[in-house]
Amino acid sequence: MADYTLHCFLESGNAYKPALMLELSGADWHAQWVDFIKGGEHRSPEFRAVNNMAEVPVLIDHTEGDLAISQSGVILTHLAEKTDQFGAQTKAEEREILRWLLWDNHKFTGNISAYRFMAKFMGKGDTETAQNYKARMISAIKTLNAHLDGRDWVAADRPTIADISLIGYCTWPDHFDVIWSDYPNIEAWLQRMAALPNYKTPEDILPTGPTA
Ligand SMILES: N[C@@H](CCC(=O)N[C@@H](CS)C(=O)NCC(=O)O)C(=O)O
Repeated sequence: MADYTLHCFLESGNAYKPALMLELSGADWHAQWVDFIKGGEHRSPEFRAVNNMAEVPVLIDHTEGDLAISQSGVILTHLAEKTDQFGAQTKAEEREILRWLLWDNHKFTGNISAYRFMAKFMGKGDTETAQNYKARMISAIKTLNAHLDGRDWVAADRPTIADISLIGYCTWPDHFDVIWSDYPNIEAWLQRMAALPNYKTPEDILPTGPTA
């Protein structure tokens, strides 16, 4: 048995975050496909028994008695501790990483995923609600682009789980109507991420399942 099982599916940028961390850190892991889009499996009693928030991703750590962890930021923090990679080396770095993880979940991933869902998967990108998400998404993208001016990585002088969290949805700019060359600091950061040893795209490592 692998050390870790990740409940995930290809279209989930939130699942890509821990999947990429598992790959980059060389962990022994297995992807367990969740029939999210057609089957709504995440709302089933069986899935809620694993994660009462009814959200993907969930990591099962078999080295810790099948410990189940949800929330990508918590999973990333756990894996950084377990693998001793991509984590903080000082208290100041710990605070900075947490600051970006929280901001990513709320403002960056939060608005990108909401706009992407409405525009790409529901075909409702022109509605007022979607355009509101889009405006907030663009604002967050500008914030990250400005932060990356003159620096290689988000929270430290090396890649950390903050970078791994923020990249979650970034490989699909066409899904949310963005061209990264309009945000050159993000474009250069994404190229640095893609050059990391063991880097993989979501399509390389996340499962589609039989109905996808
Ligand atoms: N903050 C959570 C977000 C997880 C999340 O929203 N996952 C989506 C799939 S990408 C989900 O399960 N949504 C279920 C729902 O909203 O009902 C994390 O980072 O893990």
